Amino acid sequence: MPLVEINFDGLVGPSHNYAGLSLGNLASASHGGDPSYPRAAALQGLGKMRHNLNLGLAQGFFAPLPRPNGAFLDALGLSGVEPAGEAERRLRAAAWSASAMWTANAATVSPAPDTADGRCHLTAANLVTMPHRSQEWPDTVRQLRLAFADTAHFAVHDAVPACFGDEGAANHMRMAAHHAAPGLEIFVYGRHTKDTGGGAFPARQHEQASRAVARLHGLNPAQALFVEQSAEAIAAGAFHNDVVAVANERVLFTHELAFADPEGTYAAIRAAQPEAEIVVVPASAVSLADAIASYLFNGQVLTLPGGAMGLVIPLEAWEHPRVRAYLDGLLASNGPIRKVLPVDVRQSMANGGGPACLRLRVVADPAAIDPRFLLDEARIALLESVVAAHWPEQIDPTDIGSAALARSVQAARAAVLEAAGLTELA
Ligand code: SUG
Repeated sequence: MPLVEINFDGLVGPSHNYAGLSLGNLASASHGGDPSYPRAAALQGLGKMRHNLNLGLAQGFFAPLPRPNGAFLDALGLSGVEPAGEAERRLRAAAWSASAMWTANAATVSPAPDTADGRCHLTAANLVTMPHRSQEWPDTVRQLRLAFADTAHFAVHDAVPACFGDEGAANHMRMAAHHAAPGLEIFVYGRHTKDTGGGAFPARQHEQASRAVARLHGLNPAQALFVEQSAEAIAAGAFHNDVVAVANERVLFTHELAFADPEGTYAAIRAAQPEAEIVVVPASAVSLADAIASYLFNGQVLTLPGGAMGLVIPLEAWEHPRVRAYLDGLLASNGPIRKVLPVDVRQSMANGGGPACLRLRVVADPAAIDPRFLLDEARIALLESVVAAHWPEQIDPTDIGSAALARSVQAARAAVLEAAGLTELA
């Protein structure tokens, strides 16, 4: 079986809530304290998985991680303790976060054609910049080692040391003539705000983390590019590069203000991948603020059966008047993107997670992957029935910490692991 792109979406966990935990993520900040709807959120996510499966594409999923995270609370001295103030309340909320749903942050993936040993390499992301995300990687790596257990085809690495922040595939793009061809891997890092003259928001991806991942994966140095994210984009709320740029095969779809040195970046890409097509969206058509509010670039650019490319975007982008006008022009332009496919992931969007955040791309032979992580219509329907039966309908901020809610969240996760045959992860 040839190598194909498989998108692994995170199933939205039963504790999905809005705790305003992510500094620099404007949606997370503005929705903090709102009631959340975990059941609707997970069904929206499964709806996107079905949508993409029905396009004729391979689709997988990852299970939610255990929440509330008792080990995290223990380590902080917060088990069984009523939070004394706002700081403790936020730490407790961190232990309840369902943030592992955004699997673009689970790992960085280098497909077999790019690596020295001819295996697909995955490095779990340490996510250290945000406390609620820093607890994810040990459970993520367990799940990756189960899904990609075949060491003839895959190598799964632990996260790089926590002194260097790594956000995984959200700050990594790959360009290639086609998925199965050797590719150019583009690592996008931010500079510390102290080096860029201030800035209210952290740069989560550190250059040395990206370089470590490239070395661990055995990439050809001539096909690995390290590019600085523009400080302006981070300051405007682009906390990950995938909020302002996305690549698929020979196409890069980017906002003109995504990179610190746009022209130098495009030239380096063209030098390494001469067939590259770079679609630059000018700020005069879509401002950075509009891009970040609408998540236009957090779309999935997918190669559809037949070879044309489609752009899966959130409804928020489709409904945004200036973004819609741009998309109408894009479709009329005869460029590489021929279809725009809006999906409803509003519950995730309200925490700053669009269609692209919800998926980890792996180019591999599906036959080499544990089939329990791969989806067809019957398995999506099975997951939907578990979600409908077990996921809480609503979580209010005051519910976080409640023993009854903890029990129902744990029971919901146990039910989905049972149904999917993944009880080793319990
Ligand atoms: O890390 N939001 C996530 C959104 C991740 C989006 N992923 C990509 N762009 N690939 C984050 O900021 C909000 C949680 C809260 O506030 O409750 C949150 O973690």
